[in-house]
Amino acid sequence: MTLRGNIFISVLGVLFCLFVGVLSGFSSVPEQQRRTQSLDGKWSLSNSNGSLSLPAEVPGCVHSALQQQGFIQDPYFRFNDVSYRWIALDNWTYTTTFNVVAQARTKQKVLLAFEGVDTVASIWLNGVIVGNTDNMFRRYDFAVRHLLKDGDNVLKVSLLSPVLYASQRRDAHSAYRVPPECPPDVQKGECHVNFIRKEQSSFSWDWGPSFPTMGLWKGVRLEAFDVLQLIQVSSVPLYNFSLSQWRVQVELLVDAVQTTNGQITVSVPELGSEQTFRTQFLSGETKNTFILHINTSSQVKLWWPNRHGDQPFYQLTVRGFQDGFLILNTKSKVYFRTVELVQEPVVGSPGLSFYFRINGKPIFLKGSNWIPAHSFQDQISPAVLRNLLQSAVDANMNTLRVWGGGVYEQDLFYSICDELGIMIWQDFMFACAMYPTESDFIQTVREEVVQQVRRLKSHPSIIIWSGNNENEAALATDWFSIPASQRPLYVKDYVTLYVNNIREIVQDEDQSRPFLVSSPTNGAESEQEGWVAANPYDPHYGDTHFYSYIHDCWDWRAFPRTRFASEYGFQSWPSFSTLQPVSVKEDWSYDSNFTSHRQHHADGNQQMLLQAASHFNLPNSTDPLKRFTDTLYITQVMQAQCVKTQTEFYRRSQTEIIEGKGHTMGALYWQLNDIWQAPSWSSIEFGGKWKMLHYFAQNFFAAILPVGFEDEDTLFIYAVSDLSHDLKLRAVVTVYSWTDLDPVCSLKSDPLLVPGGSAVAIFKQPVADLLAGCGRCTRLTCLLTFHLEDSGGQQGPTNHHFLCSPKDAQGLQRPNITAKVQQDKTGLTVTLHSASVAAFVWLDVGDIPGRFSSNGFLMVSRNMTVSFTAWRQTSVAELSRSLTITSLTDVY
Ligand code: BMA
Repeated sequence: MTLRGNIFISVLGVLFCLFVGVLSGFSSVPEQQRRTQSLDGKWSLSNSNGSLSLPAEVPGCVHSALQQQGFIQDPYFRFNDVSYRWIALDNWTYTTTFNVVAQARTKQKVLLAFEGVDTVASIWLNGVIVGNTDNMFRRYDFAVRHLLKDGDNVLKVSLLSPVLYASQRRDAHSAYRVPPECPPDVQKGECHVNFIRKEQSSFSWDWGPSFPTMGLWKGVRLEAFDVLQLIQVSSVPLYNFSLSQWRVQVELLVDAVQTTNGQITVSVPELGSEQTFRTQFLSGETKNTFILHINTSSQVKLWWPNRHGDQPFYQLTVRGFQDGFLILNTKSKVYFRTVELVQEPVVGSPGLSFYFRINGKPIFLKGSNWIPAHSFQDQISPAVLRNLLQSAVDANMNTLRVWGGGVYEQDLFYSICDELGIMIWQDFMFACAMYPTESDFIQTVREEVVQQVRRLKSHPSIIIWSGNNENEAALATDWFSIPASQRPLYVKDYVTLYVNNIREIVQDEDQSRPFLVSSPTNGAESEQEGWVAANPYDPHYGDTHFYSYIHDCWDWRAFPRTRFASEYGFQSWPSFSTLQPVSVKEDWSYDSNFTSHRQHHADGNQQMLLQAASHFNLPNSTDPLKRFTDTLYITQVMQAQCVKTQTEFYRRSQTEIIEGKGHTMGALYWQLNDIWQAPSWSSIEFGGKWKMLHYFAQNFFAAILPVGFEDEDTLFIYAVSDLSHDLKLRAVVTVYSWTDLDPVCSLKSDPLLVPGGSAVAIFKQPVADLLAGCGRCTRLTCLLTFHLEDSGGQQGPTNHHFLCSPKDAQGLQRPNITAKVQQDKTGLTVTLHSASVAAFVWLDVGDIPGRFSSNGFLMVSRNMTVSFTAWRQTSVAELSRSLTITSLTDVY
């Protein structure tokens, strides 16, 4: 977080920071000694030949301005991503005119500060160039005192087309190519994004459009001061395990006009800890570090991940004095927690473990991967961010990986994660490519890394830094057909960028959390192999990414028994209500131009149907619209069931080693959210609507989970527990016939000890024996539900296991479900009545924002009530009108 710019500034979201400029002779310094003037608001914007000229909001971007002023339609509408390609091929200039109060101009130093420029720009003040930018992930400031004048001052930011710039940089790099050069045609994107320090997915991705943005995406300010100003404060608690002692490393980033002596007092009053330091702020921008020892380490309340404990914080105060006069005074939050990435030998297995210990406790990481929530960052509201993160927590996640092809997220994102207990695996922004290493590229990356680590390191939610997404794998498994003779050159560039520069800076700036060079990686083993392992997907080491669209996803044997699954997933389509606003009637069929246009993953639409067809009948309605919406539904059913199977496999592999593999300690599926309305791997649609997968995640990430699967025709049930205490659990299996809502029979296993943080097999029986014992059942006529219980009753959700593909099930009928919407004092509810067993029962209320307590479920009871949490005002009438109910047999 950058504190520059306000007198009262929010630090980590809630508390405030007060900076007071230095002035001798007064015991406290009047506010007017430091002047901050925001230059945010309405600027004017024009293209290179002046044919377009319009007002533009700062922070903002060219696309948003053009849309807001009615020059273009919604860029997400139909094929507009391609129609509006011209925008990023042009150069654009932002201009503003402002006056500066006389007192500001008399200050010793006046800085023009840009929190974020997207991306390649020259900056002109009153006709004089003050500097250039080339990196959207950096803050820039320029000394401008000598250029300011009375009356109107004119500030111009001239932005170069990022597409043309990237291509020029590629041409200038003639010695060897830096692949992939261009994205696959199906992505309809732009080339050479790896040559520009900008959101890599803005040139298109396999789930996103090409909108190479340009603009001032963060704030612009003038800062005027006489002696010094505080730019940033960070605090990182460090724990000495052998002494059982906490200390807090506090860093002040200060810009001093001249060398200044002073005293700094750092305290955490609630822990009775305070220390005063003599210090010297050297002239220019410097970092001063202070270590506060915490006296009462045993009393420190710790920050815990979601569902493992609370997220308490303390107030940290820093005050600065010069000759007895207060020169700075800040308050911020400090959270205490430790994180260790454990890579050590595993009994009975070659390789090394790979898991996280938080506050000394091994924790299974459950969650997903985060991508940018919008192509135009200025259109992401705080409410949208909070809703997405709350949805992650509501699905029992404890971790998100901020993926390296997007952006370092805004401060609020991390503050919400701190508050909700979401652990963040933070990539640096490099993805799926080789990168150049010329000195100016390295220099701008170095500055980016320093700034981002300093901005973010106070957040307890961030538990690991990771150098890039999939670039070790790309090199190791030769994605880009690099001739063997040239490979050393690329390995050298890889090590230069991620190891010798990024890793070195991160380790220097932050000793409180681990650093990994890539994901996937073999971690310590990759290091042994010169940082690029022969096979970075080796399940015996580190993390893996695994995708297979050809294998039957119901067969767990297809999945690697990895130490840590940081990416895996399947695509689905969003619901009709999400697609409708960006499409027209002729688009609403699975083979329309629109449907193939929005699909950026080669063969993706076919892969979804093929995967679905292995277990479900595909929709065959003669009504084209119904056939389309049924197809959207069936892709969601397929995705939910596939990711469920894979996640359950990872969770049940937590404790075992089988054939030398196992001890899986993380499952982060690809991907949480969407950037636009299109098919993707996400579990939440653009706009926030939960797909069926997200409802399934609530269950498959539950703290206590029964997992059922077959091995060689024997049914196993595992009890998986994320709790800290032991339980004595038994499995209860209920057999139903597809034709009947009354159970055929029920079985109970003996109670077994399930230690906290483990997965234990508690039920095992050949399917043939189970069915024979149950009487009138075959694999085709019956299905199973099961749950766990102890003396206190059911623990965790009820799960199910199909004994055949639903398409082969005998007796599955149309359930003719009826629904009644009601409102009581707890809120809105929907009570369903079904005439028969119904699978994947899906309630949809169109574009009414909100979520059900449960959805996509198996209905083996006549009546069932779910609640609806609305995200805006709604009514029984509106909900009843909008509600549709679909189950598996309704689509054929
Ligand atoms: C991985 C990710 C993304 C991609 C996803 C789905 O490669 O890191 O690059 O979107 O798979 O293909």
